Amino acid sequence: MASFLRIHPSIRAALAANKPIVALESTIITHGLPSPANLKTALEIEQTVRDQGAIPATTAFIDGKAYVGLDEKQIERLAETGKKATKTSRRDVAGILAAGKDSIGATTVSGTMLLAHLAGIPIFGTGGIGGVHRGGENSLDVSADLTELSRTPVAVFCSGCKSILDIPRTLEYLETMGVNVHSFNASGEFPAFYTASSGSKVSQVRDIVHAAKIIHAGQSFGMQNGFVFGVPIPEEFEQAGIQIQTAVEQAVRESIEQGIDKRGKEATPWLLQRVGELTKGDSIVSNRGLVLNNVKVASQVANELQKLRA
Ligand code: PSU
Ligand code: MN
Repeated sequence: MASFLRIHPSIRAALAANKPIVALESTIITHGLPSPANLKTALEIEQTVRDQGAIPATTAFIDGKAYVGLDEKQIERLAETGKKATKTSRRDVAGILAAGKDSIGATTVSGTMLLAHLAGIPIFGTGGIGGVHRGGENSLDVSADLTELSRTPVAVFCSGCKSILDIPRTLEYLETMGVNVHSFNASGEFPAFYTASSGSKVSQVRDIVHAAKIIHAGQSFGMQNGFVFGVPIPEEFEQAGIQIQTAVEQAVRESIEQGIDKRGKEATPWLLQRVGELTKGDSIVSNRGLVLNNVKVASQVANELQKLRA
């Protein structure tokens, strides 16, 4: 393990001093956002965590090593590599470690949870999780993020999952896998990424202290599953979200017509890119807004969790 795992000195120091840390994924940099918004947003995400008094730990597989915490040069390399990077979920881990020099693996939610847990980081903030794809009852295209959540005790703060997915089936699947899903929404509904509400009710959390108490209780009791905390997109983006929704529907239709829905791990990045094109970048602006808000909330909860653990 030690020969493969590289924990950044800033993260080592934070772990030793019981400081709050927030894990961050890298697929959002390589596959989730286009250049140059990807690099700019990745650095803003890290800065947002620091502004809250927490330490950012972006994860990735670089040159055959698993990194928890990256320096700016490494983040730039991820942003430049873009979609040529290997999108790395749990199943891809051994292969990308074995690939060695000149290989870049960007961690999905699943890959990031795995590395965060290895390093001892219980909090992770991002844009959206994967889920059950539409038509998933036939294709069995269910994101490895969901099974990861059932086996790895890391709390993921996100704006739910995009409506390119089947949100009710995603929630059913998580329930079956023993993963409780929470929402900061006043309505108690799980967010739908670009819009605040999906129509599906989940467990409501009152505030960040409540969220920290839930994570602390689960972990103190030795529960091995993860948590999902839905943070609704800030209100200023709600109106744009309603328009983006039309583009989402069109992108899903096109993906079925073109058979993209049968191309495994390519499906999600293709849909994200197509929605970006169809909305002329509005979806990118919303995506940035929500992810910065999510990591801010994650950092605040990380602070509260450290207090409970002290
Ligand atoms: N949803 C987004 N943006 C993203 C992803 C999902 O709005 O960047 C990425 C995340 O890394 C997530 C992955 O873990 O896509 C899920 O891919 P798949 O559906 O192939 O499991
Ligand atoms: Mn899939």
